[in-house]
Amino acid sequence: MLTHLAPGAGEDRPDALSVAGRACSREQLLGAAAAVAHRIAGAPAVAVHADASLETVAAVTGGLLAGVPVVPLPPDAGPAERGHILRDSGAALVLGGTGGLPVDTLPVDTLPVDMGERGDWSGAEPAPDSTALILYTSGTTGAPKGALIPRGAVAAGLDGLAEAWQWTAGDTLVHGLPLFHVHGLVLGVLGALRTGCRLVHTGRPTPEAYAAAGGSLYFGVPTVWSRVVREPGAARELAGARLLVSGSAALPAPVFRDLEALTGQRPVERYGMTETLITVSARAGGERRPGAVGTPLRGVRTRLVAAESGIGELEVCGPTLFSGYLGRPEATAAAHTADGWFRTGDIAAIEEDGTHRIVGRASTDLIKSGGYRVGAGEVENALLDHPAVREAAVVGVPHDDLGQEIVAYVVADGATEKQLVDFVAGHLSVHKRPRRIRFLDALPRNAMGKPQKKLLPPM
Ligand code: MCA
Ligand code: AMP
Repeated sequence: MLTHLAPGAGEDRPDALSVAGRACSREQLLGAAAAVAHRIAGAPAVAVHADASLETVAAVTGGLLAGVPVVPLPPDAGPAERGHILRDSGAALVLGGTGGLPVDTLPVDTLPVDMGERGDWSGAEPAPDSTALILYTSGTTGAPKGALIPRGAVAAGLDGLAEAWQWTAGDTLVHGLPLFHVHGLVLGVLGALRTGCRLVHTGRPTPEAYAAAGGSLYFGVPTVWSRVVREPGAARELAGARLLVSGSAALPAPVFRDLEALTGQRPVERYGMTETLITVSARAGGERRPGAVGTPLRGVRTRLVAAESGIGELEVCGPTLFSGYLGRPEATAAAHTADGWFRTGDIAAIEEDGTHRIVGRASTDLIKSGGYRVGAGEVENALLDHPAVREAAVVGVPHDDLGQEIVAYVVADGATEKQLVDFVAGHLSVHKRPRRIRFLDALPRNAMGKPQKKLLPPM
């Protein structure tokens, strides 16, 4: 699957991969990953403490070599989120660090990753339908579900993007996205290992770091691009890049236009989901318009259901789809139609020339904040775990920087806003925290007693 990682697959260099200021060659990565593969071979699944480090890249690569499903753990996941992911996935151990948690609070053993090791791996390539990654992703209610991502889906998705973006071993890919989601890990790491391009991961996705990296291909979520255009000096440094790519949430049209004005190039927008990988994209050699995410990648088919005035829920099928939610056959069935298409929950329009536009989501209980998908129900449950909280309703409100900001309406006895924000940040993970909390005497409810989010007062 990682074709360009094999010895002799292409030019190597001491800084073939650079993550948060540390670099290694492909040969070094392969050596460290092979050592990991030997230790974990045969395990049902392994978790990876997915901080922005070379060790995370080696751990994930080791899992892929050994054919052991890899479960990336957000490095700041608090005990509730971490415990859920480890128990639900059945991961036998955690590779890498512990995120500062005492080892004995983890339900499984840990295994350090050493970039100095030089293992040798000659195991056969596992079957395309075997699981490469188990990615935990939020739904509208309850705890995150583990999406099973087959090896073949990763390979097909990356090859489709390589074709769409004319992405080759000659590129230098730059990004600073988290390594526990599709964008940063699948596209941003495995994409570099499959195409053979150089990777510079900037640690954090700051405008200054992007400007200094000298890449040809840049990935960012819209929040990153909106921060880039607010630093015109940094933005201008990107003028020499070949392609600026935006995804994970809608890129606001003013940011698109500012990027064009400052860099001389129109960003390429692409659309996808954890469950489907990237399915639709503008092309390197094609038209790029604000608000448009392009056309389906090779092998992907799309359709709109219940379309009124050309707008409806987007369904997709093709070789990049996940194989189901781990241990949740009902949720897997509910996410698919009888004829096997995946219901994205996104509302889209398809223009006459096939160009797709994403115009909204069917459910307001899935929030996109800074490109992170956060389920309102998960945050509400975390708030309700606080002893002072009696009722909680969480919504996403429009926000210039984050796209949507997570805010909570709470009925509580005595807790402060800061206490509740810190409670969620500590129990789940930092990006799932409400940024603002409004205290109410009671939530608005209908005659059946169900909370009515539409009737909540403005923040
Ligand atoms: C703030 N901090 C706190 C608290 N408040 N820490 C603990 N408790 C608190 N109450 C700290 C944080 O730890 C962090 O510290 C710092 O404040 C800033 O955190 P935050 O405000 O959350 O960060 P931000 O500046 O708002 O982040 C913006 C971002 C981030 C960098 C754009 O949202 C991001 O990385 N987004 C990418 C999401 C992504 O990759 N999504 C892809 C999903 P410190 O700075 O020290 O760490 S995959 C997908 O969607 C599909 C497949 C697709 O299409 O791609
Ligand atoms: P996630 O599961 O974190 O992978 O989030 C997937 C969701 O991100 C999709 O269902 C969309 O709502 C949203 N998304 C991804 N890319 C785009 C885009 N280019 N424009 C609008 N929304 C997007």
